[in-house]
Amino acid sequence: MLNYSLLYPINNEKRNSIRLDGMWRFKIDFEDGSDYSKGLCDYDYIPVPASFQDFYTDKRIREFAGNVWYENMVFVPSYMKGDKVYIRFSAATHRAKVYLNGEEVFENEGGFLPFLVDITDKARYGEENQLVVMVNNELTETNIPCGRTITLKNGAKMNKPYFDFYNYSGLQRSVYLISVPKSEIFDINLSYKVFDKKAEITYSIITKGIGEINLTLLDGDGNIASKADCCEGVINLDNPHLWDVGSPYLYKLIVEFKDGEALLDKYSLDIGIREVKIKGESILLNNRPVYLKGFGKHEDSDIVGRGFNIGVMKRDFELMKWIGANSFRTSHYPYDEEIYRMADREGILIIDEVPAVGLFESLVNFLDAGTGKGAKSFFSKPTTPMLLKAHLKAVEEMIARDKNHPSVIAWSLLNEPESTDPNSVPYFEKLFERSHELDPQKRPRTFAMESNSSPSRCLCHHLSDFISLNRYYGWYIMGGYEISDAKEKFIKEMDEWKSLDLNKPFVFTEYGADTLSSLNKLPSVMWSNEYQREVLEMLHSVFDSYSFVKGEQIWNFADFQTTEGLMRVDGNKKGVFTRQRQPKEVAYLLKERWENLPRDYKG
Ligand code: CKX
Repeated sequence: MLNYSLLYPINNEKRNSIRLDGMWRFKIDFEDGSDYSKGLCDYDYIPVPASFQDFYTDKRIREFAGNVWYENMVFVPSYMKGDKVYIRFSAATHRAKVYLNGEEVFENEGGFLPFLVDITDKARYGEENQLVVMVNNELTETNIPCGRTITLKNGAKMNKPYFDFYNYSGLQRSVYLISVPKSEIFDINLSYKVFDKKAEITYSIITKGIGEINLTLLDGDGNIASKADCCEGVINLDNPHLWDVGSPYLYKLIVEFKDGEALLDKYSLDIGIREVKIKGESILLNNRPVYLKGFGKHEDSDIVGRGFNIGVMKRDFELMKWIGANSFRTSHYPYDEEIYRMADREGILIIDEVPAVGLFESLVNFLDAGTGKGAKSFFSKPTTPMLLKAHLKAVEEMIARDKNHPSVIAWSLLNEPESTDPNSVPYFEKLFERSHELDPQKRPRTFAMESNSSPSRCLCHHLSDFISLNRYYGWYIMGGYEISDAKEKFIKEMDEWKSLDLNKPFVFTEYGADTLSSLNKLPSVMWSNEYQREVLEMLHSVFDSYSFVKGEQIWNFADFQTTEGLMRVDGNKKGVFTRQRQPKEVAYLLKERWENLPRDYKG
């Protein structure tokens, strides 16, 4: 159980939230082991939120593995006195130690989810407080995402990710100073059942302190749709306006925590009434089948790296709507909270992925995994129990943070793990059970499977509510002129899945081909725009011939940065859009296809 609330920070008559974003003091610890907890010296200034890597011209900074230090002066207003006061970090990648006025106040492991530092008794009210944060970006096998850190002969440390995206790090999301009442609305759990012309909202409000709960549900025009005065119960709504894909109707739930007439706390939340279920081979949204069309994405853009960029977010949603997409997976980590709020408003569906990538030891993971080589008993290592602990923590935090977003329709608990190792089974079982326990809506769970996780070798697919396949026929497997054999091999695999008769939907959570937007060639060669088109046409024709395929999320929405290497020309180029968010030629093919596929394609 988390000892702080992950409700999104808001301002109202009882709550304050002040964003601390801006230019922070910044220092890289090249000495490895320096202590700047009492204040930085010889510092630079750097923007927060942002990854620190791409601002500088010095390669030692971009490739730096170790501790980086941030400092900011935070004025804690006197009006916060008497409340609980926290510094809320929306993410610090991959671990952090926080110091207030020279004293260590918190330590966190995990780089993609928020944590709150309680400074109630430590803050100097009505004064500036010195906030220092040490962020460490070293990859290990005991935390997710997995990798290792080596030391070069010249003494410099270097990260070796077991995954294919750049190890951007730092304070990549907003930092807030927040205050909430001591008698607090701590959590809100909601689940929905949708019937013909009726909906049932089951709620439970978790509070700290003694008082009564009043709930008011407002419709989109601000009219009262329902009221309740209990901390748990069921609201029945006649003729509800449902939240749906492309039709994102939001109600506002206002929760008041009261002691008689006195208001102790208040929280309001935009909610969407919708029900997600898997039934046989169908994904049902409000009892109607939905076929997923969209992308695996990354938080990745020029200059700020993985730093949250509100402009890039807006552009990405515009492009997703333009191309006719209805969904994306937050590969390979939970994204900034603003992105889920935007998806709620746009009616886009999200498969929310925990940062569990690289659970397959390989430094050229895309080659070893893509071609079926490389498995080495990942889950049989002495470090596995520690890894599981970190993984379960991330699952708990992700579900606590994201469970009330109507856009979130499923949890992806791992990406491309070594699910052929017998020791993966108990590991996966714990993740699947825990996520079900934590989610009031019992959303479908899945994990994205690479080629080693074949119908005959994967030991864990029975745990998934729907099967997610990452497949690269025509790229890692038989690319170029061999594409016709790739197609046959793909069909053979699909026939094997079919013969298992799993009675579950399948979603392609990755497929695609690297493409240089500048390269046209007739006849095609791999990396050309023409070849990207050929691969997609081949793969789509196979998807279309299996009734249980209920979704396609191409890899990737946009070109993105990776570690440098023989296989990557300044990053992964499988984007449908360039890193600057302009369409490659294949975008028009997808637009044509997705605009014409009905919502309930194949039922
Ligand atoms: N899937 C065979 C995970 C992604 C990579 C993608 C790729 C791989 C393929 C694994 O993070 O970027 O290599 O393009």
